[in-house]
Amino acid sequence: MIKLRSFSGKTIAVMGLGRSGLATAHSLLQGGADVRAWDDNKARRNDAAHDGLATTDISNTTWSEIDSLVLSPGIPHTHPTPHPVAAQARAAGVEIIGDIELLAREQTNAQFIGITGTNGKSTTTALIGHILETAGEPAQVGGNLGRPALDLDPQDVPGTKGSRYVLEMSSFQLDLTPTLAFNIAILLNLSPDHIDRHGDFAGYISAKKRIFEGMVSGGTAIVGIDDPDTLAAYEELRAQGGPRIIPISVMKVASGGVYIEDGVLYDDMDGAAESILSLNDIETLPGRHNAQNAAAAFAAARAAGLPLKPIIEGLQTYPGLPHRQQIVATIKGVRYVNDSKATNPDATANALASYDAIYWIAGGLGKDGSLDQILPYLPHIKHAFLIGAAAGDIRAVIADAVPVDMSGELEPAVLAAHAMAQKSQRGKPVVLLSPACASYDQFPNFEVRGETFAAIVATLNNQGLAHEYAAEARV
Ligand code: UMA
Repeated sequence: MIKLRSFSGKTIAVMGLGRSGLATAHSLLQGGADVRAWDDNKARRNDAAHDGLATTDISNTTWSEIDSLVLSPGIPHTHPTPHPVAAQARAAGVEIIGDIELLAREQTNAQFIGITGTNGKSTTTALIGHILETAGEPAQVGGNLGRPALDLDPQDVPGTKGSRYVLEMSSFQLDLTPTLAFNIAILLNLSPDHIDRHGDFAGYISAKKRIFEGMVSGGTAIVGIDDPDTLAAYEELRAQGGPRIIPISVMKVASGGVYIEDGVLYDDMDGAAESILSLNDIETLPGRHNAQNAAAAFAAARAAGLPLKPIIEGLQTYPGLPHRQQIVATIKGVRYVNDSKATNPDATANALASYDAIYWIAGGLGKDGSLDQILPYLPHIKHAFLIGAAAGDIRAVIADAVPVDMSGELEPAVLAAHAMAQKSQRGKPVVLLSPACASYDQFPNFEVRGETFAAIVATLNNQGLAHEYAAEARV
């Protein structure tokens, strides 16, 4: 935990007491600030009280006494409508910031590596952290990835190893981080997401591009050039001058950058393309989207000055992340893959592109937007097992091309997929949970959905055949 000593004597309102808000309130209190903390949810306020944190309704506060409002990233302050507390703060001229802004204002001597994009940012963040650790330069890794920024360890105290924060940055967090200057900033890709919170796609893109604003001198911007909107961001940065700009691509040669051809990573950052390693055999980084993550992580590690050997070793030994194409079991040659984090069609398209014989479990709470991205990969799907509120919508899109079971719930879907995949003799069958939807209609969050999948698969693993027959009986 980071004690926010530079806020000593200030009065800070903290709205939202989830993971990031609780860490923020405690960091401020330990640093000597006067904290006014609130959450609209009574259960969260009770949790906070158990955690020793007093709460007070901020909407009744005297705003002239408040220096800053720290808002949780999940609470709207512009679209669709500002939360009343955010509206009050804005009317009173009080700045609205997030937890990561506080970290940057406190840890002024640390280096910051920021990663954003619509998909792949968690993997790229974790991969950079793993490469740094492999090179003997461990860093603090967190942000949107899960561990709140202020829960990380301080980096500027004597005896602490390393001096870097590697932060996954969501568009919500970038919106609340007005002065954080990154040493290395990565924008991977852009496709429509969180439109409700940004008004439109242009608003979302503009939040994402904030990662490059005010970069430290000598900093490095790493930009994907494979979709039109990141390519435009790349051209814009080049026109502006400023940081070193490294393009990354998995579709073409990226002159002066890092690119992938036939699964091989090439480094052209110094203008002489050199083949570095093949990604084809790295099981924890399957598919073209992970090649983009690897290219970005490689570029960041090189920009951070790491030698080649530990970078390659780090890529080869990356352990993977839970809920992102995570192989939870292999039973008689069939892989069971938990990709519960794929909450939009774009992320699911990446997973579908990675395997050839898929028994696909999908559905949940659908997001606005089409399922067009998955259409090219329908030939990879042997059978679909649909669950949750969006099952009917998905069936309408795929039923002409793919056999479909309307499974309804996750457990019958896993059992039926298991039975079919085990009977299949063709290709390398994969039972894939990659929902293309949010989880909230049936689960508290994507993590619980993924853990439930893994738990069901674990019973198959232990009891094997008994389940197989039970599942067959239901198909
Ligand atoms: N709340 C209110 N009033 C409201 C709305 C919410 O009081 O009108 C309260 C809720 O009752 C709750 C708190 O605000 O107690 C929730 O805050 P939050 O949603 O910001 O959640 P945190 O637990 O603080 O988690 C946040 C990120 N959540 C979001 O951005 C929605 C986490 O990202 C992040 O891991 C965590 O901080 C640590 O940095 C999650 C996420 O879903 C994984 N991110 C989105 C994504 O990846 O697509 C952006």
